[in-house]
Amino acid sequence: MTVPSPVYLWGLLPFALLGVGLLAHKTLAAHWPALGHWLRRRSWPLTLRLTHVFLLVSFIVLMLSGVAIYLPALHAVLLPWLQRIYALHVWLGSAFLIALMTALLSSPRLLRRVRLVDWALVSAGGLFLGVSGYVLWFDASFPVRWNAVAFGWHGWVAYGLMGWLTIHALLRTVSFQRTDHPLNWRIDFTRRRFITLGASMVAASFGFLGLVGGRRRMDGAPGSGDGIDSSDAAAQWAFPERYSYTGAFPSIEPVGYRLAIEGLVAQPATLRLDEIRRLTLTRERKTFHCVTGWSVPDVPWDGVTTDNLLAQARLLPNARYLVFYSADGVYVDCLSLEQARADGVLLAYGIAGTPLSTRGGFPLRLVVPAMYGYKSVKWVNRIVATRHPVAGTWERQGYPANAYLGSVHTGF
Ligand SMILES: Nc1nc2c(c(=O)[nH]1)N[C@H]1C(S)=C(S)[C@@H](COP(=O)(O)O)O[C@H]1N2
Ligand SMILES: [Mo]
Repeated sequence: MTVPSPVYLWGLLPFALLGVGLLAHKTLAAHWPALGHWLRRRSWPLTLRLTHVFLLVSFIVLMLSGVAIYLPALHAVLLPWLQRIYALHVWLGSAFLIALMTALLSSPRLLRRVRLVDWALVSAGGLFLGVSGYVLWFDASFPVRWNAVAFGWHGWVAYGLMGWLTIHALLRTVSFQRTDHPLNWRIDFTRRRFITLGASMVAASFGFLGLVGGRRRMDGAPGSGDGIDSSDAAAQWAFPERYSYTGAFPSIEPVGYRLAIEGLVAQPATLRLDEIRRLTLTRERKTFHCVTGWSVPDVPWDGVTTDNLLAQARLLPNARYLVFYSADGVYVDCLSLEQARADGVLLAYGIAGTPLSTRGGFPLRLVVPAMYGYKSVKWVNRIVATRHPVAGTWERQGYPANAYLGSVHTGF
């Protein structure tokens, strides 16, 4: 049992702000008449007005925090705050769902004042965002393929809803009121209809994730086991993001490439790419997870194990860590010997029989399946055996060095 750390309290921040907003709403509306016009629906009862304001404000905060979590550029800057932002996003997302449910389940008489299109889009989108959000948050409890689909669609549906919000606000600003227009049709449902509809939408969201996730599997699985050599095979393992900390993707000539193995070794070595490729080939099908939330299921890596590689230089007994340097000249990360020898760790030069792409780390990248992607240094050109650990690029910004899956999201 771990006690949740106070970082979760950050999730309460928006509620505090909302409270302040409620207390000050008269003053705010007096200062900004347009805001007052938007928020004040004279015919609406108080509960519905409160829910409406809460959904609106929390959605905007959810968009902002979501972008901060997702966009690598922002992610890097906000790293010291990221866990608080995660906490805020998840708590507020949950509150958003609860508010949505309350609205869904409240008296049909009350809801008759809401535009059908607003209600339908916001409920369907909101419920899907909730379902996909929980699939992302409890990533260990759902199939990885669901996670991969949820990651993409969580974003797209949020952008879609944002788009609708803009249209909705514009319509409201111009007071578009023609009651016979479909955009202005009102809801006329019984409570039972609401509950059935809501439940079907949740079921449909899960069904969608399962279905699309299952299709990915069929697209992604090459015919039969090993005989994989088609040149587009690698393209099927679509990585949603290709990162480079430096912003550049070094394009390395295979002929000139050298891998240096040095430090606490009996016999420092410099290996050419063809020499590395002649070492015993290890193939591992492993799922790749980035800490920002995306995963790529079952990537069929081709490469050499660290032990195989290190045998070329003969490690000294006092070596305890391996430091991996990238040819981009900046990126670096470090593993203990034990971690580097763990199951599935490879210096990979290909996927499914095809060389890595330039953006994917050609000609050689580290793969550490048990840890988040930031340990998997791309364009590796130097491995140094040391006595003491060296802080990796992301570790210097606050991420854990022992980046075991789950440690960042849940290891607060
Ligand atoms: N040299 C280098 N290696 C790197 C990175 C980088 O920016 N530079 N990003 C890391 C991160 S955070 C991830 S998630 C993976 C991403 O691998 P991909 O770009 O092939 O999707 O590479 C890792 N290795
Ligand atoms: Mo990452």
